[in-house]
Amino acid sequence: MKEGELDARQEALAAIAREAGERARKLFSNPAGVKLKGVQDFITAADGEVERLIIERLKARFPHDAFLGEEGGTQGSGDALWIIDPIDGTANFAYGIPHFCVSIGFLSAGEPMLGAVCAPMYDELYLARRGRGALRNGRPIRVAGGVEMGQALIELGWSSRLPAKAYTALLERVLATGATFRRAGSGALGLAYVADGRNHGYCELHINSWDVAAALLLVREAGGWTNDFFAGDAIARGNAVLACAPQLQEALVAATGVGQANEKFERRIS
Ligand code: LIP
Repeated sequence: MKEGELDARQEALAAIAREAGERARKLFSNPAGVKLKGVQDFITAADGEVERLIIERLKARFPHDAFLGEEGGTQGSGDALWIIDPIDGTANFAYGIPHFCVSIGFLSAGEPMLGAVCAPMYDELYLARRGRGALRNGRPIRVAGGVEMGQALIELGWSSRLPAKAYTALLERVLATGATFRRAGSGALGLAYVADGRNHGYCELHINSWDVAAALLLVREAGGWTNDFFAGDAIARGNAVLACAPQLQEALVAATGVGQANEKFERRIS
């Protein structure tokens, strides 16, 4: 993609992420249409409304781009792809917990090029462009330096998509490194917090592409390490994710098994 074409998308993305975040904030005060897609897998009316707003705005500017939204699925085809999670942290949103965000990633020929994560209840907007760094509210962010495992905070995402024993085994292995953990219910925010140093790592043994498409770029542009999440057909099927401050990579790859050379995605969804 030409620089000028990416410039136009970067400019549009910031404005659309802000507008979508504001819409989510307004809908948060009265979450309607809360339904279950599966065990502990929620959808609200806000998910659909915010996703439609984002795609409408992007299509108006870039009608030939393709779109993949958590709720609406795939629209269009080609190398220019927007991957959207309108409300990441839907369970939090449904229960009145303000820890949620809007996540919008842009990939060109399968490579993450732009990302926006907007956490409206915290008035925080994260933006990144490949090769140009990562920002939170316009200020450069970096992953945590000088943190070792014995003082590290690692967020471990969970969903009912994998057996509980996979999560408890992961938890046991990470705690054995001396780190502590948390789970806050939004993978995109958990990764964004790795990028700004408030988490020291994030791992989830299966997560969807719309949860991570924007925030993985934040981590890389903030000096962090991530596994090759988009290997294989992760855009369609999801994958395991591990992201961390670089000094923790070796210990966390060994503890989680994510990012090892012989990594087999199928092993984790068994
Ligand atoms: C959420 C993810 C999170 C995962 C949750 C859920 P949603 O996405 O961001 O990492 O642990 O189970 O999948 O459903 O709120 O968009």
